[in-house]
Amino acid sequence: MMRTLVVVPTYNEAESIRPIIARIRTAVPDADVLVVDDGSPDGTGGIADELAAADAHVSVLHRARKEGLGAAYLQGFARAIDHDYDAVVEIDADGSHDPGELPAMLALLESAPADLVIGSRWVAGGSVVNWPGARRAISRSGNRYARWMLRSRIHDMTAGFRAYRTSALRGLDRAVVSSQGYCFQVELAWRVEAAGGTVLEHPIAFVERETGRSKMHAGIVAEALARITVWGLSTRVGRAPGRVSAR
Ligand SMILES: Nc1nc2c(ncn2[C@@H]2O[C@H](COP(=O)(O)OP(=O)(O)OP(=O)(O)O)[C@@H](O)[C@H]2O)c(=O)[nH]1
Ligand SMILES: [Mg+2]
Repeated sequence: MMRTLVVVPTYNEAESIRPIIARIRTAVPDADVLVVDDGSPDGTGGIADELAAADAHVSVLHRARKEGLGAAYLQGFARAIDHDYDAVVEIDADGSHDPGELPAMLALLESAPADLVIGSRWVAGGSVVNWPGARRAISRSGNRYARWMLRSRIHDMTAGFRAYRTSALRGLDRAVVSSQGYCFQVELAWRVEAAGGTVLEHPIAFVERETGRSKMHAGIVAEALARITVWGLSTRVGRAPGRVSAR
């Protein structure tokens, strides 16, 4: 099996952190888990420390303040690169992503072989559970727009459940990745694909969080649409931002 680091970013996930870590450890017992907590005021970081003290496969990276999902993931990726992991997983802490899909996603990454396997809601077999119609429509049409604008073949570019080959992430540092907000996911998928990497989608059922508060709001959607438009247009006039090599 590929040496795998599962990165779990957390901000105020005190209720979810124990169950999600337990489910990840059961699903992929050989993988290491890194919680990246941005100083959650609800004490998530302290709970993660307890879990790490009891399990050599779990560790925690404490960041001083909330800097967004992208910054947290980039620090997790840097750890994976420094420690020579073959694969890095992105997964939400809130239970929306089922760790039970990870063995299939990692097997696909290794044997296809692929540079990125996306746990996808918008391919045959994929689904969303407990989402209101409006949110479903926003995700669907936003993804259709991104696919068209970026001339991508990916159906779920905003998905946050993924497995990367670590080699595809080299060079993707703060200087290269411009997104602060949630379009971080779109940017990363696009960059791996644009660099010639193989991107595959594995159907998943996304389950809306049951506890904790959603951080989703209109500003996030507006930011993503604006950025996707700028990227798409700059590619059309031949001024795409620096490409990264996939291997
Ligand atoms: N370290 C860190 N983690 C974050 C930050 N913002 C969000 N997260 C985590 O990123 C994951 C995804 O965030 P969510 O709030 O679930 O976002 P979402 O799934 O788009 O929306 P909802 O589930 O509806 O809130 C969760 O594990 C969050 O705890 C942040 O600024 N720093
Ligand atoms: Mg969520």
